Order: sequence, then C-alpha cells, then structure tokens
Amino acid sequence: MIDNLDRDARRAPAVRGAGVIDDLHRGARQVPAVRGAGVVDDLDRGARRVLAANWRQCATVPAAALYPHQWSWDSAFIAIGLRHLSPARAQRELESLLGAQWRDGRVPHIVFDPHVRADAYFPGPAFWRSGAVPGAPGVPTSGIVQPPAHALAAWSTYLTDPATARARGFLPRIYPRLVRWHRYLTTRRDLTGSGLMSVVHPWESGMDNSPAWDSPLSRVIPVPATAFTRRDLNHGVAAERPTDEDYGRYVRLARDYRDAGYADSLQVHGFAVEDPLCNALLAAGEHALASMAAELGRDPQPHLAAAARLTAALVSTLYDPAAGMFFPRDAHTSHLIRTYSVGGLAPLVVPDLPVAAELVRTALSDRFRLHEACPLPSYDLTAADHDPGRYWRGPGWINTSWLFWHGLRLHGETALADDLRRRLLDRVRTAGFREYLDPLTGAGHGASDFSWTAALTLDLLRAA
Ligand code: 2M8
Repeated sequence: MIDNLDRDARRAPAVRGAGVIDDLHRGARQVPAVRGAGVVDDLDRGARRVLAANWRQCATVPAAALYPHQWSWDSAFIAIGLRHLSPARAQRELESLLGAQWRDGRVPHIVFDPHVRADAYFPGPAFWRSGAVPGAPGVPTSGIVQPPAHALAAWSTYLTDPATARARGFLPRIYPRLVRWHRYLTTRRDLTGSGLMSVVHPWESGMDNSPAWDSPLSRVIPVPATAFTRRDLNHGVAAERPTDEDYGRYVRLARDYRDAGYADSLQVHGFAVEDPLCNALLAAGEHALASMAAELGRDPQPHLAAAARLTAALVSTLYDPAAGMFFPRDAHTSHLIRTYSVGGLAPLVVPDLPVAAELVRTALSDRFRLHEACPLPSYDLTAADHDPGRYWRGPGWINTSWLFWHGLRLHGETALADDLRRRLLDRVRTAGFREYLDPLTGAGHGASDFSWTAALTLDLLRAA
C-alpha cells in the first residue's frame, strides 16, 4: 500500500512538487530577514532549517536522535506547517503515513524507517512484529494509534494550494484512506457503545505520561525494568521522562495487545479510556471530511451526521458542567477521571461546540492561566503534582496550544487567539524549537530542533 502511494507521489506531475527539498534548503539559506505579518524573519528561517534537516525521503522525523522514525500525529502537525513551504511535500508527508495504513483501517503511531539502526528506538519493529499481522503493510509499523489530527491537516493542506493538490490527485487518494481510518476508530474502538473511541495505551493519547492516566494505569502490572532496554534515556533527561515503572506498564500493555493479534475488545485492553482530545479531533475531522467529500462531488451529509453524533456524545459523556471541563472516562469503570489536563480543553476545535465559552473560561482560570502561561500547560498549574519540566505532567507543548489557538479563532475569540499566537512565537524565539517548555518561565525542555514546533511556528507566523 505504501508503495502505491509513494509511487503515485513520485509520478505525480512536477508542478511545485519537484525539488521540494531543494526549495526548502534554498529557502532556509536565502529568505530575506524581514519581520511581521505574512513575512519572514529569523524564526521562519530557523523553522525551515529544522524541517529540512528532519526530512527523510518521504516524511519528517519528530527529532533526529530521540524520535528517528515517522510519528502519526506529528506528521499531521508537520503538514500544517509544511504546506506553507511546499504544498506537495506536505501532501507527501500525509500520503506516506496513510500509505502505512493497515487493512482494518488503523493508522499506526509509528512508521519505522528500515534504514535506521534497530536499537535506535524502543520499542522498535522487532517488538511490534507488524510483519506477522495479516493486513499490516509491507513497511514495519507499530500496532497502536495516535490522535486523529489527519483529516484536519489534509483539508488545510488542500486549501493552501488546490491546484497542486488536484494535479497530484491528492484528495481522491487520501480521502478514502481517511474515511477508513475514522471508521476504524468509531467502530472497532468504540469499546463501550457510547459512540466515543477509546485509546488503549497512554502512547495513543499523545500525552503519554499525563497524570490523567495514573489511575487507570495503576491496575496494570509493570513488566520488570530488566526485561527491556529503554533508548529514550540515551537522549532525554531521566527526570523529565516517564519512570521505569511506568515504562514497564507501557511495555506490558503493548505486549498484551500484540500477543492478542491487535484485536480490539475491553477484555484484551488492560487500559481503555475515552479521551476528549482524540474524540474532539475525530469530530473536527468529520467536518473536514465533509468538506473533502463536497469537493470531490460526493455527499458530505454522512460526515456531518457523524460529526454531530460525536459532538453530542462528547458533551453528554465527557463534559462536566460544574467544572466547565471535559474529562477522560475510564472505559473499565465508566467513571470520569477528574484531572485537568490540556486534552480536556481540546474540544474547542470542534465547530458548533455548545460549551465553547465555558471552556475558554476554564482556560483563563488559575488552572491554565491562558493570559500568562505559555504554551498552555499540559496539566493543572494548581495541582500538587504539577511538574513544569516532566513530560506531559505540566510543561506546555506547541501542538496542543496550536489546537487551542485554532479553536479560539473558530469560536470568534479573536483577541485571545491573537494574544496567544504572539506569546507562542515569543516563547519559541527565546527558547528555540524545543519539544516542550515550562509554561511560566518559558525554559525549553526535551529534544531540540523538534519538527512540529518548527512547523506550527511557520503556520503561526503566517496567520496574522
Ligand atoms: C512522545 O511519545 C513517544 C511515544 O509515542 C515517546 O515518548 O517515545 C509524545 O510526546 C507523542 O505525543 C509524540 O507524538 C512522540 C513523537 O514526538 O513523542
């Protein structure tokens, strides 16, 4: 499957696609240093440099050393930035990911680069054994998924340059794959019958180490740390990464899923959570699919109906009016997990969300301090266990802040959106293209030259 899409991408008319890498490199060296609305400054030049350095043949790695393969939701955010530099390359980013789709519709959270050393990342292809699964693609992948930001990214990418997209046949090729991806999530991953998808591993949430997962994870017996070799600690600071015990739980969950042939049912999954971020992206994605369908001369109505169903389920199941917040729900116990994480603000990306004003109020409260904290903290600033430097337990990421910024604009909160945009750009200008930042001091943490930070910076620069 991946071969078809890649072959198509290579054969597609040259338009602005040919030599896109060269364009980017040239851009990184030659762009004029002017600043302001829609123009280019040092930040722009730096972002181009990061994206050029992290490009690998048909996709962008999140960070060269720590994450040396293609990651699913990273590619969505990367495409949102790349579209401004090279629409054709942004399309290829998404096409290469969707090219690794499994026959059941799932889009894997990692597509492994066979040229990268086997011990560069754990768990690698030998752990996931996708090659042994009927319906998995020829290229090695993981067997879990990540938040479905792809339809949103594909539609934005299309809109940036419809002529190039049409010449390359982008929509006719990507749309059916996105439809199958959403179908997998809304059917196989609706584990409770609530109409919402569940994530079955903290890695699937994108917010791996969030305190929101502590309670459901506490039921999972960790694999002993001696049974596997972590590679993340070769590149990341241990105090900022998940503990060995939590890593042992991650390994246990992934191994059990793999050993069950990646079958989806509550019995198989020791961890299953209906997550507001994923379900919000799914609903927003159905709106994007409706636009794509209309553009392709098909009926958008089924997507609009799916979006309305998802939005209603999101609000009726995961929203707590007293708190003005969305919370994840433990699929095993049916209880809401009442922790305030940035994922609970993510439903602002859903058009027609009936509780948008309430969510904005929560973002402005002491828990997230939207007016001042930047990027938006991944976890409640008032919580006793808030940790501004540890992975998803406090620091801010550019992608979740970008989603909230997008939601602010969608719901007419222009002044708040502009202010957030300006402060995000200032933060990156000071800290560089770091993976995550202390939301109050702006100190950078995690990997440097992080791709989605660079890509979304490009998008924010052009949004004025
Ligand atoms: C982080 O997750 C990976 C596992 O998927 C890891 O910690 O090794 C998360 O921040 C995730 O959201 C992100 O997609 C990935 C690559 O940037 O890194």
